[in-house]
Amino acid sequence: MIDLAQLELDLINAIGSAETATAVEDIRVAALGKSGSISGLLKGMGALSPDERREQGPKINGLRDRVGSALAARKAELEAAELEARLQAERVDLSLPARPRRRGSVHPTMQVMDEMVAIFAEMGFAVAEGPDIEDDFHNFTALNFPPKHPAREMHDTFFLKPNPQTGERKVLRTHTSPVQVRTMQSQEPPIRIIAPGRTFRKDSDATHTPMFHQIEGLVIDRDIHMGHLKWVLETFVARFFEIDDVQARFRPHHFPFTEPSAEMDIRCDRSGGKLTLNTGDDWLEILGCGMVHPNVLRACGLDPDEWQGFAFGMGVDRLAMLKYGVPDLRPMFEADVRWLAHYGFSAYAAPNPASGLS
Ligand code: 2NM
Repeated sequence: MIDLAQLELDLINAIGSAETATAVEDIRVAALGKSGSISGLLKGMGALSPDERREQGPKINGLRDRVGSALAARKAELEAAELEARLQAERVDLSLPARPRRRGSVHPTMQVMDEMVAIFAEMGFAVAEGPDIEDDFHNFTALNFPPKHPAREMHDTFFLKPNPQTGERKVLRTHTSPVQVRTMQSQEPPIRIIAPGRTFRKDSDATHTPMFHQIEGLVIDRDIHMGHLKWVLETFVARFFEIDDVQARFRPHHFPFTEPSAEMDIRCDRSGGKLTLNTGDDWLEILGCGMVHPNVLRACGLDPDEWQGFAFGMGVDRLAMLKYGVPDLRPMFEADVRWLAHYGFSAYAAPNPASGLS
């Protein structure tokens, strides 16, 4: 006769030390399944005498019930533990920010571009834009470039493949002046615009990159003269560099599109390897300017006897380096986030005349 007490003890111990729901299920099959040990005992009852059956029946049924309960309890316990482990492992903290804070920043070139736009906007200039890919007329001819001017040659200008039908070669604009040309063609004077944007020249060394940024300006009205030009540019420089009494000089120069033409310098001091503005006996070139050439006015459909104007242009990247102490031109165009973390500006501190320009 099988020892029921020993069988129960073995089963209860096995159930207690089962570590997974699958292990509990294996024990259930081994004890209560079709050919399980307890099922076998129940089946064997038929071969017993009525007296034995009356004695053994309740014992075996009791064993089956207690083992069944122990199995169910252990299974529930293990399932609860497994659920708890999953909840811990798959936990998501919904209060975490979706992205790390303070990643992107505003490039010094764009910061300075925005500062310049804010200063000229305050003086009543509107922002004008045009295409990066230009035709020869808007980039050169209308601007009074003689047909054989060296700036038209391959070494300065990026030419696109000629159009197979017309033979026309488009160019990547070498300055933003074509925007001024387009504005004069399409708007009635008075005109007061600045044209910020990308420009392209086949030039690459320590102080030149093939793509750079310019802001040019144009004023067209009646009786405009160089006094207006001088006031606008000195006021701009004073605001931009935050100096009260600008020490500037206008040095004669040559551009095809202006007559007379000049470059504007600010007094500076370069002693001791350090650049200080508005003091010393050295000069720092800031921008080019002049009175719009009558040929340019005519090419744009304006009568030079009725309308005059001045124009100016400056390199934004170079002035950004100057203002914010960027020593080296190359990293300005390398898009290295570590460099940007150092020289970049917060997108929340956009320049405007009310909160300050820099
Ligand atoms: C400069 C310097 C001087 C200029 C002239 C014109 C236009 F279209 F009116 F003729 N736009 N920009 C100009 C004049 C640009 O950049 C150094």
